[in-house]
Amino acid sequence: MNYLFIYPDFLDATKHVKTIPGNYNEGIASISAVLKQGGHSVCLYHLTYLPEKDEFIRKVKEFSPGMIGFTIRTSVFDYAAAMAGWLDDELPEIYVMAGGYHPSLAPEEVIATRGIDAVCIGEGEFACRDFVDYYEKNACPDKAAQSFWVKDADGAVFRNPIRPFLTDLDALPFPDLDLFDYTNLKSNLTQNTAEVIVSRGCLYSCTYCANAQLRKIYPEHRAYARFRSPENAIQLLERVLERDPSITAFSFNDAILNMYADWFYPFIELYKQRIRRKYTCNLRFDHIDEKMARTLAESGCYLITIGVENGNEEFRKKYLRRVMKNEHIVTLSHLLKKVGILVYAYNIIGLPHETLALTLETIKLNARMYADNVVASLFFPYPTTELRKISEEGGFLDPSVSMHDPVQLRMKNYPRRDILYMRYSFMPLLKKYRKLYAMTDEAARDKKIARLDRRVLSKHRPRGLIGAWRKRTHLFVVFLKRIASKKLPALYKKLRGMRIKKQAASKT
Ligand code: B12
Ligand code: SF4
Repeated sequence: MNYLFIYPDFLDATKHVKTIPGNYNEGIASISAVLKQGGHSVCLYHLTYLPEKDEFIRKVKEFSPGMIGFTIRTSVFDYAAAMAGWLDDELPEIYVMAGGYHPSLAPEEVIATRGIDAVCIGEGEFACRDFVDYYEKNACPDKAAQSFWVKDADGAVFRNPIRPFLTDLDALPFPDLDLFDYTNLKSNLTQNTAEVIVSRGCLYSCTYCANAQLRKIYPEHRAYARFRSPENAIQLLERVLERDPSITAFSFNDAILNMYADWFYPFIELYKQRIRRKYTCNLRFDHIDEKMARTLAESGCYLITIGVENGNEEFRKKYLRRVMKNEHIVTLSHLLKKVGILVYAYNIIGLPHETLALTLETIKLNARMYADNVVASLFFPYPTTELRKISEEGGFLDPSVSMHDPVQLRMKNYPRRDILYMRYSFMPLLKKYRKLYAMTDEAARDKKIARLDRRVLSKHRPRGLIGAWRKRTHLFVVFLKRIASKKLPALYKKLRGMRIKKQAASKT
């Protein structure tokens, strides 16, 4: 069977920009490895922008697939649905299935889509291989396809049981390293970085994240957060290096690399001995102490991405289910700075029940952390998440709001205009507060901070106007960066590398 993956890998804001490189996708690479092991051939249509129908159909024909599998995240669902419709118009003989986060969380919606014949719920490696084998030998497996909902010719849907998740990740072959064009991935913009993932799932249940619901797909889900054994994970990294010795760094996409300390410490010992490359990973503040920070730095960790999300402890605990003290976050951020690790902090704006004053607290907490980079995303209520439920219960979800509107909630106490103002003022305000927090004269500092707070929160501030202006400036800078990365890739890579080095040097 020649199996074609279609991977819509663009953001709404950049769907027409043809010059942005794509992301590695572990799910696709992993299923591909299993399909290839089963004797099938696999190809990938990596969509980094939204194509026109003619171009799309022409490209699909070039791959001449026997079966197609879409991988779908919620925010690209309606584009993927349009593509499935195009396939139904032009190539109705090809069997089309869909998997990934959105099909797993909202299977009813996906199976009802014209052109989609089956939906995979949860992990897909062996489920997909069995489906393809069966289809090749017999016909559509209908009732025999574990983890699949299958639609027959009359539109009736068979909802098959979910296959238990794989408890031993070492039983998985290594992901297919030939499927993606590594040289053309976003991770390669700064340095030769390979994206890898050595685990599945997460221990926590933050209310905005799909993880908690994905876990519930499985009736028995206690051991859902799993890692490859340290030895097996190291062998995977060695395989990546063997294939491309020019790789200078790894980017671990795992939800929390040190989720289990008794896995992490043995792993990192092997990493220091056999891999000896810089790396970046995702962490949580409540998984870091002095020993961990030093171990990370000594083993080559040069940058961590970490969720702050909101600056108010009570709000974080009540609505996001993240129990962490602000003082702890600030102290650890400074500790990481001391040991030479860059901190990239992630935040969300426009959460249900949030207010302008609460976002200001988020900015101020980030300012006190002196993070090296700060990302402020606008909230999106992903299907089945608890925070979506909270949004519904609060009456904040207006059905007339398009899923492509950057501001999803309609809240009386925090209007759309103010949310956008805070989104685009996040960086300018952060810089101002940072300067103030650096003042040594405490009395003068507190006075100036209080004055700035009053200015930001003032009813008379023309937030609509300032927000619109800052958005323009922001988009212009993004545009310039994009042009630079395309037209002068070597220079862009060098400048980005220099920036990271400079940030790292400023810490010591
Ligand atoms: C690594 C990661 C990233 C990486 C890599 C992205 C990628 N496409 O893999 C980066 C940093 C680039 C990223 C960016 C974003 N991400 Co992200 N990311 C993750 C993370 C932490 C792990 C994903 C992963 O690799 N899992 C492991 C693999 C093996 O699992 P998998 O992908 O689910 O694949 C399995 C099944 O789904 C299934 N399957 C998948 N595809 C298919 C296809 C077929 C045909 C079949 C049969 C089965 C199948 O089988 C696979 C193997 O078992 C998850 C959170 C988490 N803890 O899971 C969020 C997550 C996927 N990201 C999310 C989001 C929202 C984003 C962004 C949109 C954020 C933003 N606003 O910029 C961007 C989108 C970028 C993009 N173009 O895709 C959401 C998606 C929610 C949703 N409902 O769609 C998640 C779930 C986090 C959350 N907020 O809840 N992300
Ligand atoms: S810690 Fe990260 S991956 Fe885990 S549930 Fe929270 S947001 Fe999701």
